[in-house]
Amino acid sequence: MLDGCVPWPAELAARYRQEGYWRGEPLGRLLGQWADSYGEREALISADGRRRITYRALDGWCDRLAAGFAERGVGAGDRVLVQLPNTPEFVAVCFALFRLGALPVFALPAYRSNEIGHLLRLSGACAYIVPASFNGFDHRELAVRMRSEHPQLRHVFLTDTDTGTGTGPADVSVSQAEGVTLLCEVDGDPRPLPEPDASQVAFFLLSGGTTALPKLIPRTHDDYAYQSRITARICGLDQGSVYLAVLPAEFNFPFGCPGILGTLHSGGRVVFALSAQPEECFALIERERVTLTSLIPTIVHLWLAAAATGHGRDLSSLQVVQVGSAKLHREVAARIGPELGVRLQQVFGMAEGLLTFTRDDDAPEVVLGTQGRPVSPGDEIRVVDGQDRPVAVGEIGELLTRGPYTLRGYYRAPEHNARAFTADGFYRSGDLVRLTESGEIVVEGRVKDVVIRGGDKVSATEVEGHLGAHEDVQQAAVVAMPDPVLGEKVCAYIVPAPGRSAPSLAQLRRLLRARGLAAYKLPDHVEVVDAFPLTGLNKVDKKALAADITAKHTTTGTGTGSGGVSGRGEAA
Ligand code: OOB
Repeated sequence: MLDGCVPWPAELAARYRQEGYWRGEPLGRLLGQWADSYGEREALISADGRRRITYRALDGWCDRLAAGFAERGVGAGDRVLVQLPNTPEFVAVCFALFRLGALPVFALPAYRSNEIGHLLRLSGACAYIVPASFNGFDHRELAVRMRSEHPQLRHVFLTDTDTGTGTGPADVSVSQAEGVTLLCEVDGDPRPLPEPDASQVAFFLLSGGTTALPKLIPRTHDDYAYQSRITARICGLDQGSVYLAVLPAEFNFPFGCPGILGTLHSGGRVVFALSAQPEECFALIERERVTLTSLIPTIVHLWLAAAATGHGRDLSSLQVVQVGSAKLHREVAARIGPELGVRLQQVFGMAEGLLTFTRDDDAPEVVLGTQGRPVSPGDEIRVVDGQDRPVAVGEIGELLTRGPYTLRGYYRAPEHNARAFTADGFYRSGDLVRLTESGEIVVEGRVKDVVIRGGDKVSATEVEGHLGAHEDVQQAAVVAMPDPVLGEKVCAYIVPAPGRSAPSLAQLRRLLRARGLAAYKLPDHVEVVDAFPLTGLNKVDKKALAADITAKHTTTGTGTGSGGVSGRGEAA
């Protein structure tokens, strides 16, 4: 395996092959097979409906893109940072890179200089593929700046402004600047390329913020092909399936659970949405007769609210809505079926691997009240106490897992890996769960220091580090505070520097924005205190802080009531 990655032990790898999980087929080859099977059927449809790309055309496009990248010196083993909106280009770029054996590193569209700079350093990427601008943000300016700061970044490839389609001229003055190329000009005559080994890394996903900055998760051709195939089978996808990609395509959930890859494997159609707003998505569902989509609970709230007010769209084609990435409360779960006229499928997952789904034929109790069972018979799970001892069924403990599509180590992170995995290779998820008698997982909390804001994972340590850089801040502690729509919001507790008054929420947000943090990480609320409560081991007692802000929000709903810590609250 690629240097800096941790392979599966040979015996387990042999078992995964023998049991048919790993088939030795690289992802680029699979696209060729799909083109042979589904040829002139539509594979990808842009949000505006104007571009409808068949399997055959996608296959040919990827060959030409791969050749064009190769002409520019992008080759096997090179890392390429991909930060594209939900457009056909995203899929074409991925498969072109898979065919070259170059390795996409997926960056979320919300990432800014702080995250992008970190990913460039960690991955050593030689190319960066972005829209000129998207959602009002000038990615082109950031990309050009990154190129001047990171000498290994030789190429910037730009797609079109805002639509990300790559068909238009973008801004020619920048496209002529050294090292910046329009993606639509990457077009070479197809050439034979050596096929990558399917047991090798195909691309990198990002970890959900257990460490200050995201870690890279190597996913192999074999493991990801299996994941998208098995999840497509569980969801019963076929040529009649139409998947609406609402969440950013770089995220594991829409990319391959079964999402985009599982739909293409099945010969269905993938329709891209450029926003999660119900007006746009409902129109797409009606126009394209969408059958399946995957959402986070926050978007479910938006869709339920829109459905309640009468939207005039025909959503009758939509059969299943998968919901995952953050806890779905039972009351909300119970509204999805009746109010959207669909079947709910709960999904618990992680970019690291393990996926659990509720199934079509599960009792309502299971679908509404659990996060389902593992998708593969090869998935091994353990629920353990603080000493790694298994707890009894029904008891809460930390979820550990290993299996045919779960990583064995983060990229270039030996020290972190030593903590994040057990000696026998189980990944410590940081999630607190319990198992039901019939083997479903119920998520009960977490031991990792992460705020799950909507579906976005915010590392408390990362935000604390940046807050601490303010001259008026002596100490900062970030905890989750409950929110009816986002589930959790980011709450920063601040101890001001001696003799100084604490900065306001607006000042802190400005500071973090200036430091290049993605917007979803900025504190939503600040509490100012004279000192932090401490645990018996003299560490900041974050549980007490979280309980304090939760009590304030539950008792007053405004965040200004009194709690266990003497606070000087500032409303967001
Ligand atoms: C998905 O992936 P990540 O890597 O962004 O985040 C993983 C973490 C999990 O460890 C857990 O803490 C949380 O997100 N999570 C859930 C959940 N699904 C994920 N917490 C409660 N209930 C759920 N249903 O979030 C992800 C990847 C693939 C499919 C779905 C979600």
